[in-house]
Amino acid sequence: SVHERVDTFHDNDQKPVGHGRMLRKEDPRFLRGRGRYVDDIQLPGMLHLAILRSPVAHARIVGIDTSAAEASPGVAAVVTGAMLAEQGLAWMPTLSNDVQAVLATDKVRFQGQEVAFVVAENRYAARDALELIDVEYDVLDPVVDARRALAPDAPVIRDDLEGKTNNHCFDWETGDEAATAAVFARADVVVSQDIVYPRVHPAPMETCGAVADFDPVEGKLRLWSTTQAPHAHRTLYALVAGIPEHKIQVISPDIGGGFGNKVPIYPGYVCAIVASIVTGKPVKWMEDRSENLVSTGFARDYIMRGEIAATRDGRILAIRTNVLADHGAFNGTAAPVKYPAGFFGVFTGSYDLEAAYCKMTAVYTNKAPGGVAYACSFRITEAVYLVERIVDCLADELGMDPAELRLKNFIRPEQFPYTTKTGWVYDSGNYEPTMRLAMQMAGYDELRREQAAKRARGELMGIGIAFFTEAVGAGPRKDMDILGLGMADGCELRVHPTGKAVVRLSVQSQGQGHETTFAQIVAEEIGIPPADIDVVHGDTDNTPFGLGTYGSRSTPVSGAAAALVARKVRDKARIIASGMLEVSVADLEWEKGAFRVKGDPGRSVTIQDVAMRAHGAGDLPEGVEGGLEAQICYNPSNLTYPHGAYICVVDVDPGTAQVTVRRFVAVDDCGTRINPMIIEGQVHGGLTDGVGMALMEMIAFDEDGNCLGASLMDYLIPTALEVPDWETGFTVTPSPHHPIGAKGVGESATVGSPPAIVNAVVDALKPFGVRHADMPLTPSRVWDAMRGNPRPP
Ligand code: PCD
Repeated sequence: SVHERVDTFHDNDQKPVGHGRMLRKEDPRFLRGRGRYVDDIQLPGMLHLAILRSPVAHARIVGIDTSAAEASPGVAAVVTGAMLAEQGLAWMPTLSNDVQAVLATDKVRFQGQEVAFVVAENRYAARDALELIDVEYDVLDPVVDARRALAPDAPVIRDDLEGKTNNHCFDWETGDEAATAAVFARADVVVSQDIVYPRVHPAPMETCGAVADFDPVEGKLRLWSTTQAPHAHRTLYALVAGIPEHKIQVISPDIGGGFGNKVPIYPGYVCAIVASIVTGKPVKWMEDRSENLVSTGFARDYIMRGEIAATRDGRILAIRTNVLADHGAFNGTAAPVKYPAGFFGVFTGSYDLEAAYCKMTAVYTNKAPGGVAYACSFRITEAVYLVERIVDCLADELGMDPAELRLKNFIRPEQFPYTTKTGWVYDSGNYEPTMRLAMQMAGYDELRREQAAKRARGELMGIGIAFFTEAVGAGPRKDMDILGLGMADGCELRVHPTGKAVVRLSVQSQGQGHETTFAQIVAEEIGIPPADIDVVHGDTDNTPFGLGTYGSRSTPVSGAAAALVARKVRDKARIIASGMLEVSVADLEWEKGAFRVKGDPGRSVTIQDVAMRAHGAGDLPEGVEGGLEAQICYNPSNLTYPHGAYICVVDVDPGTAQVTVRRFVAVDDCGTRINPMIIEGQVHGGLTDGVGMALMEMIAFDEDGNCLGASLMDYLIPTALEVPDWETGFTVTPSPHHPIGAKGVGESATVGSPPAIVNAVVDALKPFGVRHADMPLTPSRVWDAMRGNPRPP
């Protein structure tokens, strides 16, 4: 069993999967500049596409004159929304059952929206010609503030939707309203707080792009694109463009970071496809940094009110929240259909509550569409931020230590599987040891003493705690689908005659190291060294169907599939081995890499021997076909629920209000660990994301709807200078339903770190009576908070 796993390698980690900290197989390629990204694809005769974007947030399109652009040197085609409309291609479905304009026809609805495109001999000719397109706009009032979107006099953004007379997008609720109200009514203490999670952007290092190559003779479309979900995208293209699915190959080569930004289908991909069909040539589209920031999927933008009810001695009874969700101009959220608010329902956190309730209203505004799960399993980041902030507000109200308050209210180990008051079934967890380890690593009591001494001297030091439970690994097909596609994952394993193997995955790595870790999973199960196992992914013609990589689902879903397909191959190998050794199957023992005859260990065959026999001459046991391969489709029975305890120490400069993250301790529990080195890398990256969101990042708009975060000069992302040396630790609570007990971890740190940092800053500002301040905690916001004058975000 996973609990008894023997660590065969010199690694003092607690029971990792064999080959634990092996170096990443993909790195020699990346370190030598030999990665192959979409923009590296060069095809003979390839043309280049550039997109004209709206300069205004809301306007009616009166007319578009493309004649000068068409006459510009090197231009092959200029295409407008009206031209796409003739083919029925001006609108496309989003991943949340809304529609989004590929190119605007009637109106533009956010600054940066796609209005027309030019295809030309090179990127420069295409961009130059954009300047020559003359668009006449009749500018309308924009709706920028979500709080005003439902005002009776607010201009209607989505008048393309039949009968739409307001900017309402959807309502959603979870939990029990009446039961929660009853608990609140009898609670000793109730604390409420307005909390904003501002709009942020995943900003991956590589922007989005595609190379489309439609071959009219074969009738086949090849599309290299920056996608985290090649199979899902292929099906959508087939449905929208009417090209049969087997005539579409989506290839997602090396990807320079995804972070949820590469889950949606963007108009640019569709434009590249149309352009290739129209011109009969391959067409490349690569957006620049500003285009990525202004037009592709943003994240968060939740305006929340949190309320918590407790007894005077610190027993948390209930949590209630009301959320106003800003979805921008088109609902581009990527979430399973039944979950319009993603997995926000886990806002009950890691605590054993009596009741919980959430009511949410989502609205349209004149801002870029999105709501993508930026390093977060569908809105879990917002949920964790809400609960961990409000729990700290309660600790403040009760005058209780925030660590002690959390320890007092954790779901206890014997309560798992634990069903929350909003219906989520946490598979396993053991929270107290994780919390205690973090406190021990941080030297918590000593830190509090240091803080008291500093406070006495007027120095501002803060200690912030966050404890999170995530729900990752979407998902069980009974509950979860994206546009009708179930979220199970396929996996195929072939062992070649010489005992080398290839495993084909339906998920797609964007830097996480799947070529290494999936080889490790298979190696562990079948005894072939990971170096001898090739991992193939990111190519729909060469991998089984599955829904892609996001929401930390690869390990929980495809990782399980890889383990099970390997076991299936091993079962067949066992039968062949029994024939080779002339004993019954029951008389064989499996020891990593070989079958041995029980009681006669000298008689054995290796998996490589079996592979050769499976493909070679000589008899196979009755009824066994040749070859050594298998395929499965794994439908998870539940999500996996990793957890973690984070402690952050900050210093705030009383003169400049600048926050420095001095220390950060992160203890993560993702069940069985496959590659501890990769996990640490994932955690380091996510913690850095957290510093960005907590202290620096925000996509803001002015009152006309101009995006103020359109470049990395204005949208600040953290560098090595803003982050401390991370201190990481771990506990291991395996998932009971995952074949190797592993849970996802890729997003844990992004989810858990913002509340830890904000809690630390608020703690530092306690002498000023501050209970809450909204992210990003830039010096000016901290300054305002110190002056009792928090600015509206
Ligand atoms: N692992 C291990 N162990 C365990 C778990 C895990 O080892 N237990 C590892 C694996 O194998 C891999 C990693 O780690 O490699 C991760 O995993 P996961 O958790 O499963 O996840 P995935 O699915 O793979 O991935 C995804 C994620 C996400 S989701 C995100 S954001 C991010 C992360 O991932 N992104 C990225 N990380 C990263 N990294 C990099 N480099 N890049 C990128 O981009 Mo979303 O929803 O999309 O928003």
